[in-house]
Amino acid sequence: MITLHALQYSRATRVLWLLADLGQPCHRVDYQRTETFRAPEDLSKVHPLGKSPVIEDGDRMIAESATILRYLVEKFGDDTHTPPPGTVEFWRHEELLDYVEASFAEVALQAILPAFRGKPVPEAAKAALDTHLAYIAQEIGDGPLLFGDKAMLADIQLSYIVALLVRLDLLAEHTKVAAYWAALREQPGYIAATEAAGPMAPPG
Ligand SMILES: N[C@@H](CCC(=O)N[C@@H](CS)C(=O)NCC(=O)O)C(=O)O
Repeated sequence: MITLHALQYSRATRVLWLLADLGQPCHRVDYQRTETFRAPEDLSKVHPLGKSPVIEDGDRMIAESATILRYLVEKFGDDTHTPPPGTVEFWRHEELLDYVEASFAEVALQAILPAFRGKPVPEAAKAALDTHLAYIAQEIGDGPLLFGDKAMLADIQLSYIVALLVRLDLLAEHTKVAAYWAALREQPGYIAATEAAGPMAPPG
C-alpha cells in the first residue's frame, strides 16, 4: 500500500483526491503545520526538502505532486485522468499539469503570501496573477473543468492554488475561475479527500 506523508492544508490533498478516484487506500501519515504555517521538522526526516506531499511505495520515495500523480496513474493502469496518448489534448494536458507548479504557483504565491499576512497585494503581483487567471479562464473554455466535466490530473493539480486564492478573496474579478472552483468542489474525489483530511486551505 502507498504511504502518503500529508501535511495539513497542503498539496497532499491532490494525492488523496486521485487515490480516492482510483479507489486505492493509502497509509496516511499526518503532519500538523507549525505556528508559522511551516512543515514540522519531522518532514525533513522523510525527504531532504522537508515538503509535502511525499509518497513511499516499497523502496521508492517520490516527491513533487505532478510526478506523484503521473506515477499513480501508471501504477494503477488508469486511463481516465489523462487524454489519450498521441492526441493534441494529451500534450495540452501535459503542459497544464506542469504549468501549475512550474509557472503558476510562484506567481500566485506572490499575491497569496502578503494577503495571508493581511497585507495589501503589490500591484505588480496582482497584475501578474491577473494575466495567469485570464490564461486559466481561456483554458477552461466552455468548462466546467479544463477538459470538460471529468477532472483530469491537471484539474487536481490546479485545485490547491485555486483553493488558496478563493480563501483569500483573490478570485473576485475572475468569475470563470470562480465557477471552475465550484465545479471542482463537486468532484467526488475532492469531496472524499477533504472529508478525510480536512480542507485544502486553512480556515479564515
Ligand atoms: N512543487 C512541490 C511543492 C511542495 C510544497 O511546497 N509543499 C508545501 C505544502 S503545500 C510544504 O510542504 N510547505 C511547508 C514548508 O515549506 O515549510 C509539489 O508540487 O509537491
